[in-house]
Amino acid sequence: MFEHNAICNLLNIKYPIFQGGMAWIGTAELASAVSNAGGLGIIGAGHMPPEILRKEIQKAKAWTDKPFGVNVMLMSPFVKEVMQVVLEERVPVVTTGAGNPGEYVPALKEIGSKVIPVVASVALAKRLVRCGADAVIAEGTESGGHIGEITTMALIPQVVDAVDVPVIGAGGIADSRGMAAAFALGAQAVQMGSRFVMSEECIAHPNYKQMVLKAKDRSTVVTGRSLGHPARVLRNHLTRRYQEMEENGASAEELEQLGVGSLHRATHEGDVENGSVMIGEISGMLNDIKPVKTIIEDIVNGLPGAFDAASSNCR
Ligand code: TUI
Repeated sequence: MFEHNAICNLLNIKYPIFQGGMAWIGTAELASAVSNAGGLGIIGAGHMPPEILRKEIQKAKAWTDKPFGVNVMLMSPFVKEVMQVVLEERVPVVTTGAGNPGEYVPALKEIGSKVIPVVASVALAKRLVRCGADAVIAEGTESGGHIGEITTMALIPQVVDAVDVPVIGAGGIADSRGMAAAFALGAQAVQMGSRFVMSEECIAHPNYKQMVLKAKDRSTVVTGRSLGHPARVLRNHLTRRYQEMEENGASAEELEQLGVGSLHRATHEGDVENGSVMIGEISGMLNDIKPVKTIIEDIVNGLPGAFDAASSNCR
């Protein structure tokens, strides 16, 4: 399987499945488990200080001999130093999020890293491919955390038609059906974040995972739209307070203040009422916590059946 898959061949991986690089919880533990299982594990740099990131990269190198990636969050105050660490450590695959990484592409390509930005629009996909991106991740608004506005269903085919590099589909994918759908839209790989939050290897606090287990289809809300950086999270005390303050005309500074440290509060302290529980709209389907290897194998093994089920409707 996947012998002719462009992403497997480009990155030298067994399965065209990326783990989304999630801030605080996309650690070397998770990334190395995904890479060892045949996918592409990705360390989420988030707001990490550069020397902490270097340690995570070194742990990943110790725990897997397979390719892995780092996701650079472009809104990080440390973005320049983080890019420097990624260059020094010669990370094989660099994905980016929450901005335009154009200025960093030449240096990364020079050392032989594959550069795969997350895009939420056709315009940015085209611009970054002109800058030398090796592939792009088309991420729909179904995703958790920082999001764009276009749905996965509408975004993947439009990006596929606009660029001549492989496209990785992301947002709302958590099982074989989702992977088959992304392939049908022209993607050559998928990226999943939420599904891997619900793995044994993910270090997210047990309260975080328990809250996701209880989530239903309409449990997520989007905060931060008025601030220009929308984020999808589970509805809780924090989001209700946020909405209340927004309705009462709170200033951007007051709203920003509410978000400071909120992700760590949920992922590490387990305060899932006053913290940001970032997760995608697919959370209603995440009803178990499994080892990473089982997650990946279940999806890959179910893929032929998902395609058969879809094509049986055409007969
Ligand atoms: O980056 C993500 N998801 C994230 S990053 C993150 S860390 C964080 N922590 C606290 C508050 C806010 C963020 C949590 N989740 N996904 C990739 C992604 N990138 N989604 C959407 C985009 C995007 C949006 C606009 C990429 C580029 C873009 O273009 C802007 C431009 O300059 O053209």
